[in-house]
Amino acid sequence: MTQDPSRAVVLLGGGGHALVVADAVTEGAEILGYFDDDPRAVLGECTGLVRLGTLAEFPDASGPHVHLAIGNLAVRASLIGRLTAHQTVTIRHATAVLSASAELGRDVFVGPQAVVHTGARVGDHCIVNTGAIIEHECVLGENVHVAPGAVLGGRVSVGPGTLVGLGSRVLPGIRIGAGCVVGAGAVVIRDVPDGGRVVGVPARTIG
Ligand code: JB2
Repeated sequence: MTQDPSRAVVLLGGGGHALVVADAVTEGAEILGYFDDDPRAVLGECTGLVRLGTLAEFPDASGPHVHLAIGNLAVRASLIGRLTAHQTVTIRHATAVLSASAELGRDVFVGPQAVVHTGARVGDHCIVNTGAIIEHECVLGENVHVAPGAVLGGRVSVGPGTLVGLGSRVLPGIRIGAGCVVGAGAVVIRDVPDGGRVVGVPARTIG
């Protein structure tokens, strides 16, 4: 299982998600700075970290380790292709609970009080945000965002590029496809096909 950063890292992004990520970086690790298109990004204002350039300017694969610290999944997807050859760092908050048998991919973020339970597999570039619960044997594809307080019951699968919204609930064994959006507070009781958008209790398809 990949662990906390033990080396210097640069963050891609300097917004709200980068703030949360920076807060989780453990003692002994070092953030060298961040890349963001906005010269007044909140990360610099709140932490004093140095903006190293725009997102287009982040270093090639011979540069320092990187962590993708932007929340928007489409923006993340556009940057992931540029990270293939990079050394990346998985970052977890000290209060996150990770089963010894859980597997985290590269460049994953696990936030405060999140749980990744036994046998769960979290794909590359995923966000398991504050207080999210990934129950036993769940499988998350690449670039999935499980938003704060969302709960995936046991053996749920989530396809790549899917957002599981704030405080939503997904019943055990449900399969959610690629590129889906589960709205905040939804309770998902049926499988969701690729590209599906579901909201409500019980969740129904929209759009
Ligand atoms: O549409 C975009 C875009 N939106 C944000 N196109 C491009 N090219 N870049 C975009 N960005 C980049 O991500 C900007 O450089 C921006 O400064 C940076 C961070 O985006 P933002 O500040 O909008 O939010 P965030 O990604 O840090 O946080 C979002 O996601 C988190 C998971 C917020 O919604 C947070 O509230 C949330 N917790």
